[in-house]
Amino acid sequence: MFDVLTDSFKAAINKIRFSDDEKALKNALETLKKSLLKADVHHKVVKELLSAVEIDTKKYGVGQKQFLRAIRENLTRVLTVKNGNQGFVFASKPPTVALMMGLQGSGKTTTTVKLAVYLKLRKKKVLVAACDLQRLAAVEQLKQLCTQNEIDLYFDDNEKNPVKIAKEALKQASDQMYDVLLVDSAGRLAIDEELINELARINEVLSSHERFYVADSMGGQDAVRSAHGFHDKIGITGVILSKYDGDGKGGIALGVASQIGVPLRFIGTGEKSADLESFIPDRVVNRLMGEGDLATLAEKTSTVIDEKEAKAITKKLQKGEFNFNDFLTQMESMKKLGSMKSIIGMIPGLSQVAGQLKDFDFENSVEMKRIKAMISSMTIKERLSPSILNNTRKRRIAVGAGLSQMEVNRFFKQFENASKIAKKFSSKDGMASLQNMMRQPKFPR
Ligand SMILES: Nc1nc2c(ncn2[C@@H]2O[C@H](COP(=O)(O)OP(=O)(O)OP(=O)(O)O)[C@@H](O)[C@H]2O)c(=O)[nH]1
Ligand SMILES: [Mg+2]
Repeated sequence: MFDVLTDSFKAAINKIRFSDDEKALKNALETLKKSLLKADVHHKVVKELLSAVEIDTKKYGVGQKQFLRAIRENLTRVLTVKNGNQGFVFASKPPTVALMMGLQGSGKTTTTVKLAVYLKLRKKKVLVAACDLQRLAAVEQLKQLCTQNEIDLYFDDNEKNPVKIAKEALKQASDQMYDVLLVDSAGRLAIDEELINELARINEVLSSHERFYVADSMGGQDAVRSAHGFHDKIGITGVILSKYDGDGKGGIALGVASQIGVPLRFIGTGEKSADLESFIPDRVVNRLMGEGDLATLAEKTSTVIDEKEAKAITKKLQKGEFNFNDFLTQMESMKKLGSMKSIIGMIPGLSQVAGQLKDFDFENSVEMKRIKAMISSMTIKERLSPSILNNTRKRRIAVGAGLSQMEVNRFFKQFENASKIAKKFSSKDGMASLQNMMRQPKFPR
């Protein structure tokens, strides 16, 4: 997700040796400046960051470690807003009410649903309100997205006034003990009087705790500029950058907090509902420095992997009873984690390979689709007892899945091998044998 920025920092850090002189520091700063500007970080932010890094590095003594420390500290400072919230913060008395705002097509509706999914995975009861009555089919879009993701939606096809809908939605959220109410609103091409007035009235009846400005990162600095308009008139409490997976260079994320004085709270990293990540400055700094973010990964996996279920699976693996139904369940869980690329980026040391895996998509990869087709072509008995699969059965499955016999055989072989390996590592001395294996030098030194 942050690969361009991470590369910028790495290139600069490599310009300085363990202990070095001021000329080397200047050189490193110059490299950093060029690459940050190229990544579309706002020039004022670059200037401020670099002069602070220079002062601090000199204070600590010029060297690679000190330079790294200065970057880390100053980056965290630039990304943090005093008294600003980080991630999603709940009001002391539910429901926590968040109003979503932004220009046309910026990603408000998609982000509203993503946020609802994010909160639902964290065991919160979430209601979404459909307050965009401007765009034809806007309510329909929200209905579909909410149905797909099993999110409760408040809408009223007979009401023309979004302020009234907001009011009713809030009433329902309070009466029915929802934890969170997320309100989707209408977008415009540019900020105009009418839009701001409508938002102000909606905001008034909601007494919202959070006002999120959703900005399209592909719009670069323009996206940040229009945030000012919303901030002046309504007062935003957080920015969400959508479409961060697009062609943009990513630098915009570094400037948001210091440019608007409002924290960047979430980043949208894809079109799917799982593609939303919280933006927590010190965790992000770790990732920017190429050191991964295990805290976010652990939090993310704990939301989709049920501990009880994990134990049951481990037991099955140990007994060699892992079957195709379990396999499908595991695949479904993986899907909820979001894109492979974002997961890999959180593991220290693996961020470098993230780029190569960027297109791997659990749901839509050819491989996954084939596997699903094969499992769907099996009888219930076959799914539960992989061992009964003989050649006749495999032939039938191949026909059912529209695949060749060879492809089906290859899959079963892979499944068998994976089960064997999993069985080995889930056993008591599994970790020991894994460590043993890792101790064996693979490459000639
Ligand atoms: N790749 C990618 N696409 C996104 C992301 N967020 C939103 N989109 C896409 O952007 C398009 C517009 O998103 P919407 O959520 O409808 O935007 P909106 O702000 O509600 O639009 P209006 O209601 O018309 O103002 C859709 O095609 C989304 O799928 C993201 O993080 N990544
Ligand atoms: Mg919308």
